[in-house]
Amino acid sequence: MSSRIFGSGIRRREDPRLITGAATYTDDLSLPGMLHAAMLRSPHAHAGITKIDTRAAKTAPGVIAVYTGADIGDSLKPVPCAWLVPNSNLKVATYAVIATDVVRYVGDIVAVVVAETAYQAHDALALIDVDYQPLASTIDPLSSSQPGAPQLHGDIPSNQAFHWTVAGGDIDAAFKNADVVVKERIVQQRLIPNAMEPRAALAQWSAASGELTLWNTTQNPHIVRFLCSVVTGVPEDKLRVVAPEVGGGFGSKIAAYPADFATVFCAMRLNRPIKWTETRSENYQATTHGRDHVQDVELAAKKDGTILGLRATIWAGMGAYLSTAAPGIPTIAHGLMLSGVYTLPAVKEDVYGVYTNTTPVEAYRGAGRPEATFMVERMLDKLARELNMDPADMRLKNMIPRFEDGHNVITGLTYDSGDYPAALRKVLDHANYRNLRREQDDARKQGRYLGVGVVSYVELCGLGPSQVAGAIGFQGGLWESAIVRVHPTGKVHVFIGSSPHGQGEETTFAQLVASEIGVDANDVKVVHGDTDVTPMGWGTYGSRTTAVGGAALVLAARKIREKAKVIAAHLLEAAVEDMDYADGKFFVKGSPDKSKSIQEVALMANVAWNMPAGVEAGLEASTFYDPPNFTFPFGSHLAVVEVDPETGHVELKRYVALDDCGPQINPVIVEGQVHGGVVQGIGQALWEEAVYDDSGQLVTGSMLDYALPRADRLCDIEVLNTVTPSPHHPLGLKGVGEAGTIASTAAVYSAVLDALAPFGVQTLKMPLTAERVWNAMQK
Ligand code: MCN
Repeated sequence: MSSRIFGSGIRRREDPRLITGAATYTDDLSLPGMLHAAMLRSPHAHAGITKIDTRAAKTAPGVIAVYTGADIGDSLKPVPCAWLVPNSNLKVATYAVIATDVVRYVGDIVAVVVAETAYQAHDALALIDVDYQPLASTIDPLSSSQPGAPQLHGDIPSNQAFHWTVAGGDIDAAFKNADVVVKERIVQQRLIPNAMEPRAALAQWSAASGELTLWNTTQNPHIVRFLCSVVTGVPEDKLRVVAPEVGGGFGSKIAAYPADFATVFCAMRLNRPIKWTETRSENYQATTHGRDHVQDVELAAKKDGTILGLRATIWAGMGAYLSTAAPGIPTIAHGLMLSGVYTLPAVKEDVYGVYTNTTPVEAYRGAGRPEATFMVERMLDKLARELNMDPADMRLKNMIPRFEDGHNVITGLTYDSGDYPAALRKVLDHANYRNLRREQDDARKQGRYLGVGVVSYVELCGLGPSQVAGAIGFQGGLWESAIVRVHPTGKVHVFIGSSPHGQGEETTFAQLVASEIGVDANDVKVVHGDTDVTPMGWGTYGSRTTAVGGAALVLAARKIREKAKVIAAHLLEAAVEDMDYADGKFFVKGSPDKSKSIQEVALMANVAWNMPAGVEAGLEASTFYDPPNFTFPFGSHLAVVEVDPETGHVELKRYVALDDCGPQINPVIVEGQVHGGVVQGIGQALWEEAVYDDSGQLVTGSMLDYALPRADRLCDIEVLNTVTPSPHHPLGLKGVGEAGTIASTAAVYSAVLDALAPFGVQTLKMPLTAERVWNAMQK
């Protein structure tokens, strides 16, 4: 049984507690003497602060304290940015925990109130009297970078946070030799991540011991401990960060946030536990957003459809300050992916990071790769239309052929393994693509507008190795670690540095260990999310937990198996070389009845009455795994839509997603991840947009105004796969957590534009709302 557990779609063990309300989130925690914090946030996008009067708030019922930036003074360092992209002239603006002189987005913290109850703290916010001197604000990244735009940070001209370039091949020759050039300005609109639970922090300080514990909704407790130590000065050995149930993140819980540090500050000042939980509106305003790129892109090609070069300029809105990983997204995660799945001889892209009077951005599911995929795939669609070629044929013509162990692309990356044509062909066959085109022609004759979008993608995930981290300016490591501890009865504890928050690794990682050492998956407990208990890890994002953390775990489990084999050989009085292993049993080759089970070995290892000479007691192993390269999952997606010519309404009729993440530990979990990812990508294409008005007010400030995908607007998602192992992962695994998101925005956009072809519509801004589509058809 146990050897077959890898690849089996067992149910997620996380789910019963999550769906019955039995899980414990940060906000569920209560400590003796605990107080509650609420943040006063700026109502202005850009303003000077001339006076803050907290006297009335301080005397409000239940209020214990009110603190401003002046109270913090220099007792906390500014919030650090942890991705200092090199060769980019990066200018990190000071990101104070509480603003003192100037506020730079609606949501900047101005003061914090601590009270006996959360309600009292919130009520008292209204009593703080702040005099603001409104300043001109600037919202979109392109106009914010123009001369004369209001400047956010006095020492940073043109609001330019960085300028980074990726270049390879002879781009001038590519455009000189081109028969055809297609161009477009694409806007990757700003999106708001919508995790199930908003963010929260609970800080407990002991003045007596100098120890700080922070329970935090984070995707990476070890990074938070590292950054919290930098900001507060509390040494890491006295600092414990715990991520209880996090409630999803999608990238928005990577960052170390000012509100968390403000909560810590209050706890340290008052020497009492303080809890802060944001409201959903506060979450929309102040938890990081995603995307927000303006992309000017042009593609050069021969008239037979062979692509020659891609040139682009990107203006990436950063928001008012640089969030923890923000600079890495439009640069490394986006810029290095511009070759897509194609043989691209030349590339040049300039990326400008721009400060704007908006909420800081961060990674949001896909983080850079959906934007890169959209750009490349959109240009291929344009080219196909220009040359009157079928878009699927255009892709097949330019695709990198199958490779198994490394393929260098022009951006400098080495893709690990891929069979892009096979993935696309499988999707086309499954969807009966040629037939779809015939149906489309027939429908048009009847005044019905069907559209088909086909998109192929590759993404980099499983971030590593750490040497690369240094080279790309990431201020941390990119390895992961795992400890496997087998108890006397053969039950297993696994401790991982990664910190899953919805992805299901408590189940899949138990499957991995069960497969490697032959115990029952139910006998393996996966522990994560507590820096005092788990080994160091660099977090769950970039679909790296299985690719990197999973590899660490497999290697640790294999160490257990090797040691167990030595002990079993000793117990069976056989030579280690004569031993074999299958399904949790160690036996002498050729005599399977002379065996010791992993449980028997575990008991002996733990009691240690009869151990081989020189072998330590215990059955425990740990590994630090630093991968030699990223992993590169890939796939092809196909969308079919119908556009109603009367209303502009887009109906999704079919969606086929093929994602190759190598062998799958748990196909049901993989399918769930793909579903979630696809829906998030479709949300960007059709419905979602964070809208600011000219004065910097977030108009889509609640779920009433921000159009989240709803089940009744979606169609069935047909999930396919191919299996192309990564040559460097011990089990060939690649990530899948973001895969669905990478292609789906482009696929649905492409399908809608295809449906609108008879109307001569060349381009449209996302999201493709009925109003926009209808207006385009009228023109
Ligand atoms: N898996 C598998 N076989 C593979 C690859 C993965 O069975 N070959 C399983 C994994 O073991 C895990 C799941 O699929 O159970 C996703 O794994 P992985 O691809 O390693 O991704 P991560 O765990 O690193 O998750 C991060 C990724 C990201 S970056 C975002 S954003 C995102 C996503 O996961 N946020 C999520 N999926 C999410 N799902 C939920 N429910 N909530 C979020 O916040």
